Amino acid sequence: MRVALGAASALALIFAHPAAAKDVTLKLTAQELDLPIDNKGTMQASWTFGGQAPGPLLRVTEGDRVTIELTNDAKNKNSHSIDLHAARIDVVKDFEPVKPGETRTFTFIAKYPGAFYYHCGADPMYQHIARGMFGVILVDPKDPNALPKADREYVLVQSEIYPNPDDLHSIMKSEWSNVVFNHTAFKYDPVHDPEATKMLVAKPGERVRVYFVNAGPNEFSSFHPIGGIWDSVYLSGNPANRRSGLQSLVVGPGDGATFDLVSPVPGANVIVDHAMPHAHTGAMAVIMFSDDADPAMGRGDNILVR
Ligand SMILES: [Cu+2]
Repeated sequence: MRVALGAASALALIFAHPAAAKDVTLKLTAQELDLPIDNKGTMQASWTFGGQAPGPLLRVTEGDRVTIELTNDAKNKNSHSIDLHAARIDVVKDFEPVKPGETRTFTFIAKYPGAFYYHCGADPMYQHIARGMFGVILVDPKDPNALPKADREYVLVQSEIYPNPDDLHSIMKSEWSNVVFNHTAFKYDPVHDPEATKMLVAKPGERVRVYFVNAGPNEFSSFHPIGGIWDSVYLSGNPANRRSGLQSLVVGPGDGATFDLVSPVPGANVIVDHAMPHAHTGAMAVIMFSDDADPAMGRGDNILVR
């Protein structure tokens, strides 16, 4: 009898806590290296998290206790830091710049679910962002049914490319040459750039969830799917902030949102920043709906398509 009661209590505990909070340690390394900024392979001296822009996709669950360990590679010339919009901490202590060769850790509780921006906050912050130091941290809701199940997920980070990021005034005056998704002009748009080799894909009827962050550093985005309508939009990616049937949502620099798209028909949509100078310098991404869509895309390691 005592055993039976014990089992029942254990079951009750499991169902009361479908996603028990975890301790998660996320390790990042700041690296300074050259990265391509277009499909031709034009290189630019960049500052990055993990040698990539956007940096690694970080993913935790609401309620997790998250420890960030940031190492600044000893080969770097500049101090770097990390500022996560998912965290509530002491900005002076925890977001402090880390010198080359040093490591800093801090811990926070991921209290709010959402699609959050992270970026370097070392001075001048706008230069570090313009050079590529940005990424996304997803905080999944602890209730697995808080959002409808997505069939595919994609991450798009908007940012501006500056021809000479050493010229700080050019960044402050927003003298960018391109506005892009995932640090490359027309990265997923073979329609506007024949040298593009990638697209986002899904099947008609599938729920495609796009986690969008605007890294800026300066420009607002009017985020729209040409040929589609956002079925649901969650401001900041929080399930409590649902909107439905939106054509566009303005996402300012430093903000993010989660967008669900469902196409009833095969064919293409083009996800854009509807501001024309932004779209036509690189902020366009084709999503192709077809019944033979590659099942590996929008899943696993292909959520942030490199
Ligand atoms: Cu930095």
